Amino acid sequence: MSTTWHILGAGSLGTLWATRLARAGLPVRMILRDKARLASYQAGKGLTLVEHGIEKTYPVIGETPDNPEPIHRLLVACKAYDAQSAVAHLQHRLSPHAELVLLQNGLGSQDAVVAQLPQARCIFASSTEGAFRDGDWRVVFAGHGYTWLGDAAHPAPPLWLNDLHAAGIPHEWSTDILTRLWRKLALNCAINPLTVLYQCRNGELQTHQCEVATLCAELGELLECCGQPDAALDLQHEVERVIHATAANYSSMYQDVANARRTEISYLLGYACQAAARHQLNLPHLQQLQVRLIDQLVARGLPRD
Ligand code: NAD
Ligand code: KPL
Repeated sequence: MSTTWHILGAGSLGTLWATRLARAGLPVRMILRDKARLASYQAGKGLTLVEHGIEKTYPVIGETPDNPEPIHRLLVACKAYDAQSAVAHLQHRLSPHAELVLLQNGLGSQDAVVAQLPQARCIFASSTEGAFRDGDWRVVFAGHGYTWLGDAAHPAPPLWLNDLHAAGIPHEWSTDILTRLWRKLALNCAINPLTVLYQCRNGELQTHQCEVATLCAELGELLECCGQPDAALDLQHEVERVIHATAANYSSMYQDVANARRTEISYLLGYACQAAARHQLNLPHLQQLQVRLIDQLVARGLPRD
């Protein structure tokens, strides 16, 4: 019998994973915030995945954090700013050798969870898949991509990667997951804040090439200083490639701001600026970018962190 996948966070990625695992016949349970959310969920037929315009509903079992069953495998699919407190509510249910998969973007939240659970195996993930909710308990699979998983402390891959294979979740085990997360963080720092400040799609940043290049130079310096030289390789070229390849898209941070949602700034630009300060590295354009972005968030009544 396969180990149950407990999924924490019935948002875009959590639902995307839950429905694909359920589609493959694997045992999945969705952990909802409280009794009210569970009642709302149980009033429907389950979780719906919309892919290529075709929708299918899967009757995934829901539960609240106070369900007594132990958790052996937990997929943490909350936003970075919610991960630590959401996991804390489940701490008493985690078995001694529990494994967690942390899907959060950016850096900082993963270390907070690791520090909170020294016994558990925490696997970090970095995903280029794209999904959004078009209603409660529904997800639209908007962008096919890849998920890299890795464990900097234990390089051996877990056996349950077979489950991902069976579920059709494109993935790869990575022995340099931190490099991947740093690289993605740098890309997000070079692109996302500017799309908020200029209120534009990614492609329009082609008209701000100098500013992007200056940020890439500073981010490269930071990556080198943080012991991540591979993440710095050809960064500007990669950022320009992504801007071109995603020209018609709005960045995730742009979408958060446009929908008046809290951003993950503290785990992206905030984390980068803090790391620079720790290394006494002067990165004036990156620091100025953080100030400008926070001003913009505050002006819109959004949290500054
Ligand atoms: P989301 O906001 O759609 O979903 C998060 C869910 O977690 C929400 O439903 C929220 O209610 C729930 N949650 C928060 N605290 C909880 C708690 N204590 N108990 C139970 N549920 C709780 O977010 P998302 O878009 O799925 O993103 C999750 C992470 O994945 C983010 O770090 C994001 O940057 C990253 N990511 C998302 C995408 C994407 O396409 N959506 C792609 C790549 C990476
Ligand atoms: O990951 C992204 C995002 O929007 O968060 C891209 C498309 C790479 C832009 O930084």
